Amino acid sequence: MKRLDQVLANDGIPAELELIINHIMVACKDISYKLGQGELAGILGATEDENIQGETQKMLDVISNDLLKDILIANPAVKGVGSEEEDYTIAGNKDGKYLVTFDPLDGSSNIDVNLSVGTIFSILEAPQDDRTGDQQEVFLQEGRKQVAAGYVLYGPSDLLVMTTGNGVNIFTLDKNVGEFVLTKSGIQIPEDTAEFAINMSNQRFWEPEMKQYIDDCLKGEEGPLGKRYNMRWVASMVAEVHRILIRGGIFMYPYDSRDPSKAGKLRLMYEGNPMSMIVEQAGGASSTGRMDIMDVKPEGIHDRVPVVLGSKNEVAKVVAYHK
Ligand code: P6P
Repeated sequence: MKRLDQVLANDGIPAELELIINHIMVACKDISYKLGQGELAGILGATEDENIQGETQKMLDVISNDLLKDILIANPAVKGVGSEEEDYTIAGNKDGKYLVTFDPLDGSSNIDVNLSVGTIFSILEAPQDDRTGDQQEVFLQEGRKQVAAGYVLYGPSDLLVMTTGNGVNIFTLDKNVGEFVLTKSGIQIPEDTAEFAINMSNQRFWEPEMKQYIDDCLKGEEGPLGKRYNMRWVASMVAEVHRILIRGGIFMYPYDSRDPSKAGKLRLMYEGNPMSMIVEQAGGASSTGRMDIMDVKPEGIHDRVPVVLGSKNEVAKVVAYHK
């Protein structure tokens, strides 16, 4: 089995980009170890602090964020980083060629109940001008500009799923040697599905178009969609996306009126965009319901976006409901 560094070398990606990915993996291997320690390490539970999202930070949110931030800011190829857990973007080397955004520990409400969580990362080329990485404007590029995107799913096994623009590969962490090894390549999401993932408790807050689509799913074979649907909800986007990569499905976190000022719950720069690059590279689709997520022009590093992604023919149906 090929190691990650061998695959990256074969992909012919620039050495600086390869080193950034390897540094992200160094941090993720440490996160994996700490998650595995759980109660033994005394690092479960919440801190007293809230992040800019208004969410209470878990201890492991902060630890994971610091691991990724510290190793990336020290990498001379990194002009700056943006994180779900940081109010502002952070400057690295002003001549760095790349920008990295990340959600250090997505799904962290699952940590204390020992369910799946993940790290999501996105890599952009940095504009070569005299702006520095603590100016968020240098990050505000559409998702189509990403040069790499990936996630690490901390589950029964720890998996790195990643693309550098030539398809999606899955690597499994061999904990005996501390290396990610290639275990699946050329992932293709089934084009059709009968399995949707959405938090149904928000149903009364959705737009009419989303209510109608889910209503029609629940009508089953007799309804306009003509098939019986199954439902999943793990409350961890990384786990949902992974399931969809392997067996198809559609994941939705739509706009809801609980906080009309927010376009949705999920964040564009370090959740929506990286997951959209992965899903599209695997033959799926990813939309706000009205446009491709990777065409959305960011206005801020913590912009939120409605998310409808997965099996392309099912995403097309949801988009049709929004026409
Ligand atoms: P809810 C985790 O907090 C997250 O950002 C995604 O990983 C997940 O899909 C979603 O929020 C879960 O949200 O409202 O069901 O807790």
